[in-house]
Amino acid sequence: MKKRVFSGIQPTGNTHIGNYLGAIKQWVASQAEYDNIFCIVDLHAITVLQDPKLLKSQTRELAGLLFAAGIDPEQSVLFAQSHISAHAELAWILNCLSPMGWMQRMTQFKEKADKQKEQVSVGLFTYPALMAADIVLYDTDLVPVGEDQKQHLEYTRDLVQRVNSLYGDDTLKMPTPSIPQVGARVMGLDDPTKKMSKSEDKPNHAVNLLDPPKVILKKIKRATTDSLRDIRFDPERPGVYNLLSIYQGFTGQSQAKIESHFEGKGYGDLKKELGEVVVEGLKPIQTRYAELTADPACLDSLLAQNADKIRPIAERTLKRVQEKVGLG
Ligand code: ATP
Ligand code: LTN
Repeated sequence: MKKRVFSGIQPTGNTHIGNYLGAIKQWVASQAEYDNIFCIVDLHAITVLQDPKLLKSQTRELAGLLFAAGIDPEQSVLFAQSHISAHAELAWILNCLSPMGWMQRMTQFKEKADKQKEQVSVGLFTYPALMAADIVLYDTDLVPVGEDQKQHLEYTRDLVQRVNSLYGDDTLKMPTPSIPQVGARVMGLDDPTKKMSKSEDKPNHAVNLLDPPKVILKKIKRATTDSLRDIRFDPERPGVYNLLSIYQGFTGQSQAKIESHFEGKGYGDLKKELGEVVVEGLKPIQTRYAELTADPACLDSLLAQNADKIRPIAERTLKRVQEKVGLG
């Protein structure tokens, strides 16, 4: 029996190279080894206000992009979260079993709430319970995510332990996070002290997977560095460190090899070569994306069929939990 992998991605804004190196690339690379379920988390997306028409089209486009990036429908199931109502139903139960204090510790909520002030929704606050529901519904073993999701996974594990101690060890399966060695935390090109993020709209912040080559080269050329010269993986110099890490993520070369390659060269050379590596790395994805999205109805029906395929797994887990809790 293969281990079950589950992960999610939000259909909001532009998918960027941080999402690619931190999550999507590892989903694709380990597909053959596992039994994979990948979820476009549209219920998570509405924790901030979304344009209804855009949300639907972005869900479809993200499906196209994930297939273009190499998600293989023969090896992995890709579906939209809102197509399976068990996610919302289990999330409610998990909300009720989550101590308030655990949620109040979540740094992602605190950061996003700071930006949105009093407009911030209750849904954004309880977001981690929905994420925990996503994971446990499929008896997941492994959750491949970027570094920013580590705290949400620790919460999920604490919650599984709490639920199992209340209702019995066979209630929920304990998941394990899988965070890549390289690319787990790609930083903003304009500000290498902040993580590259979909919800940041500054023009030179992120390289998006569908950016044309010219735009990619320009954004990388404008990336923030420092006033020093030598090109080394030095975490104390976040701008250069970030560019080198992106280079490593796309080429798969060791740090030593990359440092010796750039010995004696300047930041101009680093940016030019990195730009070329990223353009080349994204080219096949962009070509396939254009082919796949030519027929939007086909993507919609594939998502619907996939949800039909795995709904019974989610419903079985929900029923198990409902019975333990005394519902239904
Ligand atoms: P936002 O910043 O608006 O919350 P996001 O860019 O984090 O959005 P998600 O859809 O929430 O996008 O994330 C999808 C996956 O990409 C997650 O596994 C997440 O950990 C990973 N990821 C997101 N940003 C980065 C980043 N800067 N570096 C590495 N991985 C990332
Ligand atoms: N919260 C995650 C997306 C997400 C997810 C999940 C990831 C929702 N449900 C389940 C892994 C497993 C994010 O914002 N990146």
